[in-house]
Amino acid sequence: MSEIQEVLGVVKRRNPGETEFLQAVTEVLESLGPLLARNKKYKDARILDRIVEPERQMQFRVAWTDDQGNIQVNRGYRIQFNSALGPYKGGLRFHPTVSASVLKFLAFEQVFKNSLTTLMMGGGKGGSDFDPKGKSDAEVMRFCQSFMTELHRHIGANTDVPAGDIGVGGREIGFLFGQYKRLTREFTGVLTGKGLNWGGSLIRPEATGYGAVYFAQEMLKTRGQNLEGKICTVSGAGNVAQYTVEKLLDLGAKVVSLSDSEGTIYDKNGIDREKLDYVMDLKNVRRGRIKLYAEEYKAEFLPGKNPWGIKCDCAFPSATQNEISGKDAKTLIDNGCAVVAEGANMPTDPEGVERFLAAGILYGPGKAANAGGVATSGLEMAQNAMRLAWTREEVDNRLHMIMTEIHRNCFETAEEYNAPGNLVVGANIAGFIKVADAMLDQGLV
Ligand code: NDP
Ligand code: 2IT
Repeated sequence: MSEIQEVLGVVKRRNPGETEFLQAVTEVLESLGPLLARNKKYKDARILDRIVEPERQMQFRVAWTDDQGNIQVNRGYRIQFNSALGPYKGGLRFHPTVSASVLKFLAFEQVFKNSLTTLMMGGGKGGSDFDPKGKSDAEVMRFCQSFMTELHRHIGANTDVPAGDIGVGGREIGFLFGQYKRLTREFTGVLTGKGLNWGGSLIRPEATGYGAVYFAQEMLKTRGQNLEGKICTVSGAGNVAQYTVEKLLDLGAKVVSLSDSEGTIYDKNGIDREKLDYVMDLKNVRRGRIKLYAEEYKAEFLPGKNPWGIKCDCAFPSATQNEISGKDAKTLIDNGCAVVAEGANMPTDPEGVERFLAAGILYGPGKAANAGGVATSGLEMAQNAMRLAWTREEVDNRLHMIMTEIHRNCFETAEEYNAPGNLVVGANIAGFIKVADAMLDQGLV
């Protein structure tokens, strides 16, 4: 049996039933073959066995009271996966589907993503099965305070720096930061995605979406094309989806869809700036459902459907994991879709990835295409450390440069390892080399 299959066997045995985690590990390890064949040093130091095991994993009870005075109990987690390149860094997800498996897949992906950003960040992820949907601000605050009362022991500006993810945006980061400060009596850059007047970075809210579009631009450039006039589908309607649409509009593309867990809106006329402002207000202020868009603008609503049946040139999955199945991938390809840039983490299932690669379309995997969010978190940490704030242009230029560099690195690494155009292989090998070499340098820890 090959070394890779042996390690995958151990991962399966040690993490029973953790399908998402196993999926993410399988995808990364199975693309490392050509690298391992050329480098015995990784096998000698058993880097594969070590890199698939989180350095530390916390699970804790989060008890809080709702507005009716009832006691509620949720489960909180923080996975500190790998610190070879810097303090653990990665978001917090609040969603009823959160489990150890989901957070371990996200933390594992984060290790390689953060490595690609060119900045010094290790990988981690955390969250809770708490569902912010339908909760009052006061309930969200009490939950966040209870969650942070345990989490604060495990994090710190030079130890582990959480941020947002699904269900965690500016409101939640504010409540979490307030409680951290109260417990530790320290005002530090322990979280990113902070408010602009108390240590946040300009462009951090925009960064993941903008970054995914910059990455798509870089992929298109290799074929002498750009985004102007391209028909684009976007899934999700949250942070990543909104700023993906904003940047696509800036670059002259036509966006025809958004979605949430209830269904998809299909706007044949295209989502313009005014309609996007409506979505931002609907989702970020009123916290309503995307189907209201269809009523407001006489667009189609496809209940229970994702956007992948809509004909498009480019697709930007920006909702959640495994939202593009093998069948969806086939539909996209058959309809002429030539670009997929993943704003979400692992949105395409393994059969879907295989189909995109076999069809030779421009496919940007999440750990490369959505790295702009965490990269800009790294820029927020840099500004906090200097006690300075850069301008919007400065941060956006750096984000743009980082996305261009990530694409170049993935593209060239794929060529070097005999998989030209395969950015899955490029991202996994390039991300792995930096982490693995740092682990070699730092000894058996
Ligand atoms: P938000 O909470 O702002 O938005 C999430 C959106 O996705 C909502 O429209 C939500 O719909 C939809 N969604 C979530 N879960 C499901 C589900 N199980 N089925 C269908 N729709 C779903 O999160 P973000 O925009 O921040 O995150 C979106 C994706 O991007 C995630 O995969 C995240 O890991 C990834 N990402 C985020 C980064 C960031 O900086 N925020 C950075 C890099 C990646 P509904 O409201 O109905 O639940
Ligand atoms: O998946 C991700 O990269 C994020 N949710 C952002 C993490 C961060 O630390 O900014």
